[in-house]
Amino acid sequence: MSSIANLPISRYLQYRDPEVFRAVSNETLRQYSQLELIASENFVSEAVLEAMGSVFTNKYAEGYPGRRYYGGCEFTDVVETLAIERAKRLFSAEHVNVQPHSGTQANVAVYMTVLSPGDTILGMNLTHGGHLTHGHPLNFSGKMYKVIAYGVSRESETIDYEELDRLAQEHKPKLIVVGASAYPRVIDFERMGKIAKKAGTLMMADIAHIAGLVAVGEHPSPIPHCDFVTTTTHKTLRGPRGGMIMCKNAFAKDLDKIVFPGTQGGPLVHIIAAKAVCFHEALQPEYKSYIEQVVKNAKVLCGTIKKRGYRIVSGGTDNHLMLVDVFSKGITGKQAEKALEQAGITVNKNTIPFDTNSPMVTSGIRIGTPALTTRGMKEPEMEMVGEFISDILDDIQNVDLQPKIRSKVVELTKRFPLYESRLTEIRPIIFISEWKSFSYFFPNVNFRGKMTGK
Ligand code: DSN
Repeated sequence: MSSIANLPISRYLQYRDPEVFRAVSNETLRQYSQLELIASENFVSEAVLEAMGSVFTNKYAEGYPGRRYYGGCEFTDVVETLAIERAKRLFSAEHVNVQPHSGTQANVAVYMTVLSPGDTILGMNLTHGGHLTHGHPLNFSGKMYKVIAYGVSRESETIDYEELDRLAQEHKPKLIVVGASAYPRVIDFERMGKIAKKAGTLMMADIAHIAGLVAVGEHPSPIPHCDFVTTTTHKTLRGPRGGMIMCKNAFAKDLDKIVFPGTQGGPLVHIIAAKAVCFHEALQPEYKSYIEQVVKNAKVLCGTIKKRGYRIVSGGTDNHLMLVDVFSKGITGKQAEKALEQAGITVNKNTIPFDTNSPMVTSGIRIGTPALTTRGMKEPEMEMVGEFISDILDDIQNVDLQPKIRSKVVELTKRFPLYESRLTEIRPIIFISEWKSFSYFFPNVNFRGKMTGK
């Protein structure tokens, strides 16, 4: 270690494991040079990255602050307590558990707190915008519990609250699971809460996608209407990859016991530290402005694509994402995703309500604005991006067009730098095998020898 002690931190990886370093470098450049429109992705701050890469990764800390099964947890207690207190403040939650490793782990913990195998849950259909863990037959939730699915109405493509009410009355589930992964409209948590109360059932909202919007009041909060609220911390919240649960105090003890020791062992302390940083950032006024811009950007992007003749599921968006029905123009989601990728535009194929294509093919694509908004892009850029997307889709077989749009995409990304200092560090280290795929980004660099300079 001593011979490389004075190198910038990232260089340790370069010398210890060049293969992994190379993949990290290439990923940094990929993120920089493409338009990231996957609705569930975002770019964390350097501070969040630093906390994730901190020495807290070395620590075992089973238990909770002040009640641990290991010694040496005094600083772990500091970061976990900070994360809990900040999350409580951010969401006005009664009780918070920041230990779930993921959104799925968070949902598992809530189910195990209040359900027994074979109990009935009412969850949103995956192809209508729900999530695997809300009762999909291939998921543990669909195997362990009896699942009744609700969805959107065929006409409006918005949640059919009347059907939800009817199903709740008919099946008297033990838990109603609300929240979605691909739903572009406001969710009426208040109405759902009343439906749950009337049916005498518990309610959990999974706000993984809209957590950032809820935190700043850009989407109504489910907290007053729910027994449990789960989320991930890496989507609109813009924190580390992980999960979190909020609940009423009445469930706090049981829930904590199910998270640990019920379903998890040692918490990921470095991730909890990064969650604390993320919540601190989300409590700042700049974060509120960021989320407001995310929503404005989604409206403009959606409007631009719509103006170019593409059918938007439900006719528009109220949040950070939209679903484009590309099959209405004879294109599958799979083809659209692939063609856009060739132009450096990253989206994901997505089923749309009442889809006639399989989940591996799909009739739609899902597009979201959180990541590009983090880069600083605003309405004019969203119009440009909407035109790029429409140009590609209009002429999907035109393989000459894709590199032309790719160059325009690169020019746009250069105006909104991302992880600039990291890019500066890796700039001289573009490797032979990747050179071809990244040469568009450094058009003036001459390639000589194993590595190339600026
Ligand atoms: N995979 C996430 C998403 O893309 O929405 C959901 O877990």
